[in-house]
Amino acid sequence: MARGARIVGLLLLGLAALALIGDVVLARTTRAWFERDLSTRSRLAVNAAQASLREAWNDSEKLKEILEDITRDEPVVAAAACSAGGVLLAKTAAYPAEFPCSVVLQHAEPDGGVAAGSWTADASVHDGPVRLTAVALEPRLGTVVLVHDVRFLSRREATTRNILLVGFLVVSLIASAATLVMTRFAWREWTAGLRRALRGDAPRGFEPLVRDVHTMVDQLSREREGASGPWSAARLRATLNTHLQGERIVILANREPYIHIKKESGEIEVQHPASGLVTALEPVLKACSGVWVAHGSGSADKETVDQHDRVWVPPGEESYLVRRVWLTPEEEDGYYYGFSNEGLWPLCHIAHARPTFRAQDWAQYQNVNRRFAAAVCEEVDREDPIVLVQDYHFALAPKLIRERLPKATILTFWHIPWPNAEHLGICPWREELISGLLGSSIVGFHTQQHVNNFIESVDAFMESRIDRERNAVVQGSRTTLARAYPISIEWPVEWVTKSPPIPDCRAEVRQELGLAPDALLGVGIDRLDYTKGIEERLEAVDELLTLHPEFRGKFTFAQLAAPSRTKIPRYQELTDRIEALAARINGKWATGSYRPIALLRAHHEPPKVYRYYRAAELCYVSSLHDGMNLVAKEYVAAHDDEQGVLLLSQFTGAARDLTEALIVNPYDVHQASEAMATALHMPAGEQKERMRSMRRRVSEFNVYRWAGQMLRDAAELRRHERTADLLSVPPAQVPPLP
Ligand code: ADQ
Repeated sequence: MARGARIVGLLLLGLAALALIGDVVLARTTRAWFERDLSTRSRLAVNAAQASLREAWNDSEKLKEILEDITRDEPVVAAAACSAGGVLLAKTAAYPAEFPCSVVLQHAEPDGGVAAGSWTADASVHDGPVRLTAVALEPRLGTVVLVHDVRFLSRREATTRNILLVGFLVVSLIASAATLVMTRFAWREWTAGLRRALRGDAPRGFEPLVRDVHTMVDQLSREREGASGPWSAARLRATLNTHLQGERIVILANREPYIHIKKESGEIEVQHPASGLVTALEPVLKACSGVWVAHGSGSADKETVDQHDRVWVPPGEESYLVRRVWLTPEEEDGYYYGFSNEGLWPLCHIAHARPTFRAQDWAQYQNVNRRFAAAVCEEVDREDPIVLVQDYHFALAPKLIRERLPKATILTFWHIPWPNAEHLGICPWREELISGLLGSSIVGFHTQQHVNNFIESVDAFMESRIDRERNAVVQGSRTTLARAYPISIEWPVEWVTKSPPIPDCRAEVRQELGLAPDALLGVGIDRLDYTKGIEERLEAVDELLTLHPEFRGKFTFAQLAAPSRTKIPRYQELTDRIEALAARINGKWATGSYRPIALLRAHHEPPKVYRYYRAAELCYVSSLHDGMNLVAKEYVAAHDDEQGVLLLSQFTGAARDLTEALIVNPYDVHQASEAMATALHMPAGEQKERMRSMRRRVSEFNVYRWAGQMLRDAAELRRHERTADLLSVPPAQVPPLP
């Protein structure tokens, strides 16, 4: 409104100046016309009476009569005759005394006999201005002076000015109204454009503005980040408080962070699963408070919730809520084992395992996604909550949540790889999966390659506009950003700080495995999953012993393998194959109590896992395909002695970060075995150099940074959306900034 008033004010000023100039120009022009007109009429009047005037020139009485005749003509109110020498010969009664002949001739020197001189002057004849015109009578006889009443001229000028004033007022009113309407319309159009630009759909002409805004924001964030030191739980908390002002967060994940289990004794035990996802997300909820919506899978889960299926965690600390959703065995089979783990898991990993797509699994996946989305909507406390959707179990949930909460900020993180479009194309419900994910504000992946694959898939299967520069998908007024956020582990790792010193770990583990104190040890720690390349790993150990006899009887590889998805036949077969393979290799190289493979098939608690990491000379991560792989980072974190060598599959997301590892192709068993030999022979100095560099990377790019950057991006998006919402409010109603 203020902007409109300013424009109208300027417009009125301009119009007033125009009217003023118009008035002056008009007055001058009409006056000049009038003077010319008066001179002509005076000349005509004198010329008409010229003969009589010449005749009576020396007879003042007659001359007076002729002059009085002339004054009968309306505007002429008085007249006088002056001799060439400036002597008054005759005058009418009304002739003003203040204009004697000498003064008249001085002011209006007649021009060449026919011309008339004139000027305007106030006189006492009438109560108003009069105009005197002097007309020469030739040859050099004298001059006749006519006095004209010019009051009508002032009246005419006043009328013109009034008309001009009224015109000015009318034009001003019309122009002001038109300007107000136009500014309002232009403001609406501009704010709509700006709003689209801030949402990532910049109309033509807005790109430079949006670029500038982004550059400024990035610069500010970098400066702020640089000034805040390394990422830690405390910094994550501070970042959340700064960016989200303690807003409640809702996490949706299949796995719950605390599981209540009923022991045989009847006692209830709380388990905290050793999962990358839980490690990554728990600090967020502890910092912000909120709700973690998950599948209640523990045998005592139902006994420990309130009437709303909620329980406060962590036990004793009670800083956030877990909302448990119960699944029937059919739902769990179809949604979790069926579509998620027999369909999506092999679809997204290039491990040459054929995905199985069953219509009934898909129906359960849809049904369970709907149930979890509904639970999320029940847990929010505002119309624009922040919801973090986790993993491939919930591809449909973002869209379902968006339908109920259009203003929500939904951040989805896909923890496994995203296949290329051609590969994704084999899924009968690829469009539904993509469309579900596009309900998110941001979809996060571990690597840029996965982001590119996702964008390529959207391009192949969806109707949308893709902004490749920003990796954004635009559908109508909605934009979804695709971003790479490489996940990591906490730093420092709680279990490392609580672990015994490395020599003690070495001694304990060797004793536990029945090895000689100077035995060389390699370690592999995984869920028993065909994507982890455990068979290829064990074969590489076999090859090492075949090609490098110096390690026979000296080198042992400990494989800690947590049973996983055991209901699925493919996983049962894998377990059988791995056990048989380990037995075959052990049979081949066993001497006395020596066994080259120690297969510890169980879920182990983190203290034990870290003891093994710390005890081992090398760790081999041989995934055939892996989104990130946290084991590689945990091994690096465990080695605060800066010793030990990491062998890392080139097909893990981690291989992009940990370039000082010995990067191998797990399918090339010979290459992997040679890398093992290199690792076991590697001088302490080189180990230190490589390990130090990787430790620096993992400590800096830790899980707090992962969570912090995602949430900061979410907060920025939120600010943009709120600004855009504010801009859509008529300007007069925009509340002042705090
Ligand atoms: P996962 O496939 O489960 O995760 P990973 O990243 O290696 O793979 O994490 C496994 C976690 O489980 C590690 O913390 C490890 O210590 C623990 N673990 C493994 N075996 C264990 C055992 N026998 N006993 C106890 N604990 C064990 C998915 C994706 C990954 C991605 C993560 C996080 O497949 O690519 O890195 O999510 O996003």
